Amino acid sequence: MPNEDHTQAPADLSKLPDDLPHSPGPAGGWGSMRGIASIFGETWSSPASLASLGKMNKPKGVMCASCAWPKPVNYSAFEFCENGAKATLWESTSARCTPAFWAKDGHSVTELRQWRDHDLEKTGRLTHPLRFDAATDRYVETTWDEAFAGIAGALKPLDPDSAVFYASGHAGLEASYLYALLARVYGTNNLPQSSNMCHETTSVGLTKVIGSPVGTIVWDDLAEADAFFFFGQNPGTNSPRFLHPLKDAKDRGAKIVTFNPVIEQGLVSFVDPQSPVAMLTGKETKISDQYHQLKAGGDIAAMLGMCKVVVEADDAAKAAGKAEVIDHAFIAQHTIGFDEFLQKCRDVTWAEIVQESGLTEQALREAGNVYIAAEKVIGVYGMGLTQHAHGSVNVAMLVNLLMLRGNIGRSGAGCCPVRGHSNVQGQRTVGIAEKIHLIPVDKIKMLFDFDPPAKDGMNIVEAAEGLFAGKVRAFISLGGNLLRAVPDQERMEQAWAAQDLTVMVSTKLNRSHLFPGKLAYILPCLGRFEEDEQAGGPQTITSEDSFSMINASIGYRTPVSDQVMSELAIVTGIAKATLPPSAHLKWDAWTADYGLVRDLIERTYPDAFRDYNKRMYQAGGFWRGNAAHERIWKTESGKAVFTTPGELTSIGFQDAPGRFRLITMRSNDQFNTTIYGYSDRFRGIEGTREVLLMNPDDIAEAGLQDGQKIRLITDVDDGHDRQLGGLTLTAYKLPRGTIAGYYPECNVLVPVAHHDELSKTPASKSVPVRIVADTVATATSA
Ligand SMILES: Nc1nc2c(c(=O)[nH]1)N[C@H]1C(S)=C(S)[C@@H](COP(=O)(O)OP(=O)(O)OC[C@H]3O[C@@H](n4cnc5c(=O)[nH]c(N)nc54)[C@H](O)[C@@H]3O)O[C@H]1N2
Ligand SMILES: Nc1nc2c(c(=O)[nH]1)N[C@H]1C(S)=C(S)[C@@H](COP(=O)(O)OP(=O)(O)OC[C@H]3O[C@@H](n4cnc5c(=O)[nH]c(N)nc54)[C@H](O)[C@@H]3O)O[C@H]1N2
Ligand SMILES: [Mo]
Repeated sequence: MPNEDHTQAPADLSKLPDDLPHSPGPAGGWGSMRGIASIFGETWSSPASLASLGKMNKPKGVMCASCAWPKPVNYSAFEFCENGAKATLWESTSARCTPAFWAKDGHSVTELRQWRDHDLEKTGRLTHPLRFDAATDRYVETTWDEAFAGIAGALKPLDPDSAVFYASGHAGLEASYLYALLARVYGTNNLPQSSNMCHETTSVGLTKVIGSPVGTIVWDDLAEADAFFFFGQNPGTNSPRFLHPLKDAKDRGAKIVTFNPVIEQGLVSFVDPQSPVAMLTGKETKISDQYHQLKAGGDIAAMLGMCKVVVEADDAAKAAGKAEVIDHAFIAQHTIGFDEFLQKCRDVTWAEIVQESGLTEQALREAGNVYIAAEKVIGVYGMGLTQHAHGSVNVAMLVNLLMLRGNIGRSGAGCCPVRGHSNVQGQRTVGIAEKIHLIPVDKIKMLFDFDPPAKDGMNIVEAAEGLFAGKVRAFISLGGNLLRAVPDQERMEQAWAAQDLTVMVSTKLNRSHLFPGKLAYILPCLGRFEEDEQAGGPQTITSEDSFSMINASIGYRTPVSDQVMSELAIVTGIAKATLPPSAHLKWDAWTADYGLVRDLIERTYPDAFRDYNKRMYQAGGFWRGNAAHERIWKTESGKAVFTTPGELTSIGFQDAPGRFRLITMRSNDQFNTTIYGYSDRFRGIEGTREVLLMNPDDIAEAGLQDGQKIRLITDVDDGHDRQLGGLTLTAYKLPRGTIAGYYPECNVLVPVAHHDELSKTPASKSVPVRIVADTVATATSA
């Protein structure tokens, strides 16, 4: 039974991968080369697109359009990874989705709803602005002037707070700054972003405890840390360039300890695909020294267990007259809440810790001892901490652990949330934020002579609720595929199509286009690699990475068609058509010269963006600074905060017989809702994404069989039926009670109300579900 105590000894990495039901090779290596080759073959990218790879992530080059992992100052010849290469080739495909796709080939919106995400995007790059024609159920070619006028016509009569301006973290800082300005002059702070489903837990949770919405480390810290602790972040798939500094760390004797319910190959071993010797000899670097397969949602208990070990060691050292283990001087000078937390560490029993984490006391003692032995520690985390009902407690617990030994705000130590989209963090920095307290209102007022709306706007969860209630009437999306990325997908699709206006600024066709509002546009934009030629000449854009470094990016390829526009030009086109003219809103001049927009950003945020136009070409980017890195805590109390956890699990629901914790996960062959293919090489799952991974003993106990078709049913009693059938049950090395399936397919199962209590980030890493045999699927497939 899933809620029974099935503790997990650390995985024996010497036996991996043979110990896995599915046996992948090491991360990197020839497999990653083959992964790249398969995309190259399939999307018919031109040889020129291969040349693009050599320009990636270098000064005066193009910043990868995939993840937000930083770019090193001392870059190598090929500063890209398997997934950056995939993203690049996917963008620079020679396939085109032109108006003929609708007019000649005759595809209808209704028909396309049956298509898979992979097949929709595989139609190629969007080339022309399109408007939905309800009479024929198709998108038809339109002109930019008509589109801007149509959008303005629909927006003007609306109450501004019934329009939502969503951004996914693709667009550069310049376009993003103007997008936020457009929304505010129009009259709303409804500026939700993809990070609302992602690292919002960091933005809100980390700010609460250390006064910084972002991680505290910089590149050089990676080379100094003695130990890395990984909680729910999967670098092999999601930030593969991270594997290089990790390999260097291992080579110099640093320790890596991982907490993850799933054995992720990138955290087990790595062959550097950029090292000819390693490639020829197949020489692997072992990454994790310890791998702890805790229960989904077991991190609070696991970290508290480690803290308990630290406290015990400190008590023992004191009794023996030895040097202290806890950094009491740091704690006294810099923190509040320590006494209560200390008491919790003493009071909590090992039985509770073991029960809630699913790990043995011995395992946690071993992890704690590595932590104590290390002078400098970096705590790395991702969606495995943020996407939980008590995700912000997870983040606060990691900060507790780090602060016990002063591992924050000094070199080689700190917390390292690994961000998603290439500019997701930067968009927040320059004003895409629904909360008004995050905005320098006076500066904006002074620069543009208007009163920004005072009321907080909606985040994604609130926007979804607004859609269900019929209050949201218009949705503009600067990038992304919100309908596929968001929880409660089926409910969302119905509510979405009832709107007066939907506008998608996109590079490729996706599911969000297939539920058009009464008036609906698809506006095709330039990709990151394309030349952005404006009246003032070729333009540069900038983005901010996970370490708060700002980098310039210059596209150089010929655009996919002469009909696509830059994201910035689309934003100013909508703004000019919709907003009353003002001498302070120089949309045309800003479009002609993005440098002027950077000047505005610098004037709005003078400390962070000093000498912006000059410094943006610096190798590795320029750092916009971080007070917490200097041990300045911009919290309410002016101190960093120890948080005493209430519940020891982050799942936010009760265990019950037959109720499982569903993790929705990413494969190595996708970037969010963009599905490159069906090879999850690192997990040994090939040819399909319609699987459910489950512990063999759980399968037996549930009376099911490996390989049979099953159906998942969300186990929440709120009047909504959420089911997903047709999944092949697959025996896998997972902790008891924790099961896993792929995102976005499993999104139909996530209730929109199931989210982190503080930040409202959907709790996609622990969804309560039941499993039944899928008689429907079995009948049809028989
Ligand atoms: N190739 C590729 N790269 C990407 C993306 C992509 O889809 N594909 N997406 C980008 C985006 S937007 C983001 S936000 C990042 C996401 O990158 P990550 O933060 O790595 O996100 P996930 O892969 O969703 O989950 C991370 C890990 O959390 C583990 N996990 C699940 N539940 C728990 C738990 O309760 N506790 C612990 N400790 N671990 C848990 C999972 O097994 C998984 O290994 O990657 C970015 N980069
Ligand atoms: N169940 C579950 N749900 C999740 C998650 C999870 O782990 N589990 N993860 C969440 C996370 S971390 C995130 S960030 C969200 C992602 O949510 P989104 O950011 O909304 O989705 P993406 O899949 O990144 O968007 C892909 C689309 O972006 C467009 N695009 C690509 N490049 C560009 C560009 O350069 N410019 C523009 N304008 N458009 C472009 C293409 O049309 C493509 O179809 O999903 C969240 N949802
Ligand atoms: Mo994300």
